[in-house]
This record gives sequence, C-alpha cells and structure tokens, in this order.
Amino acid sequence: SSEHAKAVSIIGAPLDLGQTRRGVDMGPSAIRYAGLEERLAEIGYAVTERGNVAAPEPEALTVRDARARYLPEILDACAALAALVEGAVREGARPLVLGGDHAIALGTLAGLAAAAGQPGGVIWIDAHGDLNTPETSPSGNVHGMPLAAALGRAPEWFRHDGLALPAVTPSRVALVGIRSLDPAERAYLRDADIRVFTMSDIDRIGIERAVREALDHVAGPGFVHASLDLDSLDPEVAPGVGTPVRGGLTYREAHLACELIAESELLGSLEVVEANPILDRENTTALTAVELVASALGKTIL
Ligand code: HAR
Ligand code: MN
Ligand code: MN
Ligand code: MN
Repeated sequence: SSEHAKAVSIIGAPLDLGQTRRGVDMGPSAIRYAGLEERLAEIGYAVTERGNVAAPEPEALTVRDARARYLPEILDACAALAALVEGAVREGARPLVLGGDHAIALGTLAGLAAAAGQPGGVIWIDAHGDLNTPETSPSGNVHGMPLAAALGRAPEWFRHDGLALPAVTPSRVALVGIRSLDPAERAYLRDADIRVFTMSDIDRIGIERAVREALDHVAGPGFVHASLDLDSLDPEVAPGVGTPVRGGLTYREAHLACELIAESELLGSLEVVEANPILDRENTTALTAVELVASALGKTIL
C-alpha cells in the first residue's frame, strides 16, 4: 500500500492466562518456526523482530476472582504489549502481534489507540464474539472478553495506567465467522451498531461480500486493525486451537478474506491468536497462520 509502510514489527505475546488449556503460550514460537519472517521478506517487507513480552506462568499465580481469572496479570502483560505496539507504529512499522490467547488483543488495541491518539476500527475474525464482561462471562476466561474491554465496557474491571481505553469505536467493529455467542453477547449485539457476519450469513452472501461490507464498516480515522482468531477457521483446517467450533471458514474462504483485507489498503496492523501447538497436528495451524498473514499483508499468486 502507499499509505502503510512496507515495514513490519513482529511482537510475540505468549500469554495463556486468558483461558484454561495449556500450550497457547507456545503460539508465537510455532508461528515463527513455520517461517513467518522469511515469508514476509519474500513479499518485500523489512521485518524487525521485537521478541516477546513477558508473560507469567499460571502455575506460579493464584486466581483472585473467578469472574475474570488472572485479570491483574493479564492487564499488566497487555500494558507491556501496548507499549511495544505503540512504539512500532511511531517508528513507522506495521505491528504484527502473535498470540497467545485472544486476551492480548486488549493490549494491541490499546497500543494502537495510544499511537493514534484516538480509538479506531477493528475487523474481528473469530468463531466467538469475545464480548463478555466479567459479570456476564459463563467461564471467567478473559479471552472471551477483550473486545468488550477494548470498547470501554466494564471500565472498572479493565482500568490500568498502561492501557488507553476505550481503544475501539463501537460503530467501527465488524465480526466475521461468528458461530458461538453467549446470551449476554447476543443481547449486547441487538442494540450495538456492530456489523456481524455469522457463518450462516457467509453461507448466504459469500465471504467476498461479507468481508467487503465489514471493511466498509470499520474504515475511518485513527487506525484499522484486523484481529484473526484461528478458531474462525474450521477445526479440520486449524485443529490447533483451544476452543474449536465446527462449521468454520474453509481454507479458501480465509485466504480470500485476507486477500480482500490486503486489497483494501486499510490495514495498519494485524494480530493472529489462539494457535496452540500442543493441540495441533504437525504445526499445520501455525503454517496456515503464516500463509494467512502473508495474504493479509499483500502476497498475491501472480
Ligand atoms: N464465549 C465463551 C466465553 O466467554 C467462549 C470464548 C472463547 N473465546 C475464544 N476466543 N476462544 O474467541 O467463555
Ligand atoms: Mn509460558
Ligand atoms: Mn477470540
Ligand atoms: Mn474464538
């Protein structure tokens, strides 16, 4: 793109405190091992590796409130991530954040908002809405809450000196690939000006129209970010995730979504989350993640 730099900063966020299955903290290693840096270099990016933010091990911690397990430690890790993301943007690079579970999106989005000096828009590609608050969560798992937190909901829970909130404008959120919502998420979405493209919608209108309309909805000032939860993909394509849901995006649909994101030239940043190598088969989910990132950053076949 003309507007966005051909420079990428890779930032790992090996956090697994937002859910209960071990292994997602190895996601950044798995994605790097799958050849991320080489792929991006091939398509002409100057790549800077920032390493990983510090993330504590759950075995060394105690749960203080079951409504939002490990929330204080998650907010600290998100603040550290936000600082790296903000720094990357200020240096003129596109942040590419590797999770870790989806709780890290709160840090990514807060960093983008801090760099922009205002909230922005996000296309959220996921089987789930991640719109719970600690009061509505059925699980207490914070990876089901980051979009709610970034929108500035339940501020008393997510307040932190290192996090600029709200980081996202409610009227500039689009959800793509959705097939698992909790009752309170459904109730919130009934009144919010959020575009939701469920798997059923995608079956009917096709992934191309869905993603084009999603991108139109999120465009605007500040920043535009894409948050790619690998559980948006069908579990047959991406088995290495902690909360698989049948009936997801095919390999080709996910690629087209990423190609359309690249073509739009709206994207200033990207993150890919929930890769769990322990649950994976021969690193296939991480390999897919690398291919999707390359497409979202402008790789074309011809
Ligand atoms: N909605 C459920 C909850 O809040 C499950 C959330 C699962 N989230 C992710 N991220 N895997 O999308 O617990
Ligand atoms: Mn760890
Ligand atoms: Mn998610
Ligand atoms: Mn998900």
